[in-house]
Amino acid sequence: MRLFGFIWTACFVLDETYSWGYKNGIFHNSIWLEQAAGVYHRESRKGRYQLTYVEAKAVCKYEGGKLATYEQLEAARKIGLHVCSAGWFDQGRVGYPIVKAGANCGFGKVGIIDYGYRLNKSEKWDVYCFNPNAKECGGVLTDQQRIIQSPGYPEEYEDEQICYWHIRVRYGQQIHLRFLDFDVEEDTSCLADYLEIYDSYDDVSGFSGRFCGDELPEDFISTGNVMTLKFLSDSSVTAGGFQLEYLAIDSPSPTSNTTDPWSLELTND
Ligand SMILES: *[C@@H]1O[C@H](CO)[C@@H](O)[C@H](O)[C@H]1NC(C)=O
Ligand SMILES: *[C@@H]1O[C@H](CO)[C@@H](O)[C@H](O)[C@H]1NC(C)=O
Ligand SMILES: [Ca+2]
Repeated sequence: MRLFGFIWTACFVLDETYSWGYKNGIFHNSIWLEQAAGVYHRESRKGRYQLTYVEAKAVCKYEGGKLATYEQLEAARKIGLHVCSAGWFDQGRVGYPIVKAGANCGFGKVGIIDYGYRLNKSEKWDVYCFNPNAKECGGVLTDQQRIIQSPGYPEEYEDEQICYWHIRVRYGQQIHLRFLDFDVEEDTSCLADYLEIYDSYDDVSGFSGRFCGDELPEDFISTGNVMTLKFLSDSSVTAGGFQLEYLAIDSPSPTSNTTDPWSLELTND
């Protein structure tokens, strides 16, 4: 079972300024956040609460899924889907799944916080989709160690993918990224398909590299406790994809030796 684990804090907004594809008259620019049991939460890349009911349905359909039903959302909640953002689900209902009671989210309640069936379908919310076959594409990652791979890996990735992985480890830690496999459509300036690393929690600041081709990029260690990876593929030519692993390490203090086991491995070679 693929599960991003218990995500207690999922309230953030991305400042994204450029656009992403139109299809069937609908602007497909949503980003994929958390998922569990085939249910996933998406918000528009314009930010939080930007999707009408029609747009929300189109976002799910675009990826071969549907709006999640109340039961599917509850099943996902039971295995840890906790999202502090209201979204459309089946039949024009709006709500969000809460696992752990908190003052800032869900009015201190646990369960599906249900805003009911909305009469005004032009209201703007996020969306909860259901697609058990959905390929993992991005998310908010808070585990201490984790494998990240291109959608559908080890199969080739598809055209027109955009995935964001926002990694956040404990305060005082850093993120050590190591590439295990890398094959992304080769292009002189990586304008076609690419993987980008940002030494920050968004893709606005902290740009640290853009990669394509089949050469394994070097390890990367973040400055702070957050990092963003962005994968984009254009409308033609795919490749084998990538697999990488990150490991949370305790930041070396000036008085002690390194606590990064991967660095020790390297120096012991
Ligand atoms: C429906 O919601 C939209 C967006 O919030 C708002 O602009 C519009 O005035 C609402 N319509 C009615 C009839 O309340
Ligand atoms: C780190 O440890 C090695 C031996 O384990 C030692 O040679 C080196 O001087 C230490 N470095 C620091 C900065 O303490
Ligand atoms: Ca391509």
